[in-house]
Amino acid sequence: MKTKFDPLKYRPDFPILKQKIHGYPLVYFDNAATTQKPKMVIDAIKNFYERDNANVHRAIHQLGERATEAYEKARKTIAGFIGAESEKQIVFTKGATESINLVASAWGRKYISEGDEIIVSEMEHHSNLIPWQLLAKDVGAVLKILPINLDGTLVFNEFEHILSNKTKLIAVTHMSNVFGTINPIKKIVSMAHDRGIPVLLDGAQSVPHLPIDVGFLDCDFLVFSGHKMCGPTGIGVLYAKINHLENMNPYQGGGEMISSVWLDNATWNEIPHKFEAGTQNIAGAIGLAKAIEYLEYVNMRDITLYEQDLVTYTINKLMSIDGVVIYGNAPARGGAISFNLDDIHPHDLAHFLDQKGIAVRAGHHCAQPIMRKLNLAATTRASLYFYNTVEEVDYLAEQLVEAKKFFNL
Ligand code: C6P
Repeated sequence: MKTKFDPLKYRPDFPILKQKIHGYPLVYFDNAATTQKPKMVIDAIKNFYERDNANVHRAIHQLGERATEAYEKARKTIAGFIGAESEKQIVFTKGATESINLVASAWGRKYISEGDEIIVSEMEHHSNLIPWQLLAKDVGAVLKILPINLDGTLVFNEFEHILSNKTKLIAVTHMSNVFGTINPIKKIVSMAHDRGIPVLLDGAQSVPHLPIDVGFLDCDFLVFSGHKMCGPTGIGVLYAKINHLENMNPYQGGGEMISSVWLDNATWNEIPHKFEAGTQNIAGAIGLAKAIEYLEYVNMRDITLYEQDLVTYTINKLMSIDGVVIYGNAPARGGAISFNLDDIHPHDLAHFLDQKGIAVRAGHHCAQPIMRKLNLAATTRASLYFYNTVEEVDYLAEQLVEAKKFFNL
């Protein structure tokens, strides 16, 4: 290992990691699905409910003021974390999925119409595919697909063939949840902007693992989920450039998203409140801000460097096992490692590993088009975070060797 980062310094912060599963110490390698939560995040949520709980932006009482202050402070923390110019650019949602649906509905229905084209890549999670399929079907637009190579990289040159003067949006993942590929976003954004096309970036797998600066990336929309970055479930973020947010229609109607209401008409609140109809996940926003404080304390740059070290170590270790095939070999990659072992079904392998205390994901990873491309029904996926250790990787490798013996008997 090249970095001096010590995951053992942080492990005690995660109460869940201290337990045994089937008599073995828990080895949690399902971080792309959701990450574990440090005690300070759990405490922040508990403290909110024990001391400050009230609805936000509505009450004139002390609790209401405290809750509102904490909720709006969380928005500022998030804006700072991703380098947004203003907290007005941060819309709270349920997660990356809802954020994409929000853009498809509130922006897409206004700006995309019959005959227009939307580009997505073949490596998208269903969350960055289905909302565009639904929109395209409803308005008569065309979904164009940027293909991928078998090594999990984009066939970048194909952009030339699928871009046209009808392209209205490029929606692409920053980091693949199957291959771990980190896509060349700067290149995509500058090529798109040269033609006046906005770009939506699915940051569900990148924001938790890489330092992100939306000013540098220059993407128009960025979506991510709190639960994949040490925060709670049920809270996520849509970042967008101010002009998009100002011009977009509301997403849902209800309390707080309005300015004035008559029986037959209404006007909208200022951004970002225009997009936050009804009572929001206040505790979730506060928990996510605490998770960000924690990640900043660990240091995002150190997290990235350590994970890159650990992923290289893991890939080398897995490749040394006869019968392991790893899917994805991009030059820039993160910690989601999909693989198969001989012809053991991924579900059987995941079950075997679970019996030894190791949590991995098996299946299509909500990316069925990738499985079709690879001609596979499923893969096993180990996905890393900064609290994982070399010893855990060694243990995984040992247990894969054991699995071979067990299944090939
Ligand atoms: N991927 C995985 O195990 P939500 O469910 O809204 O928090 O995130 C959706 C999502 C969007 N984009 C990418 C690239 C993702 O990886 C995910 C979630 C998890 O791979 C759960 S399916």
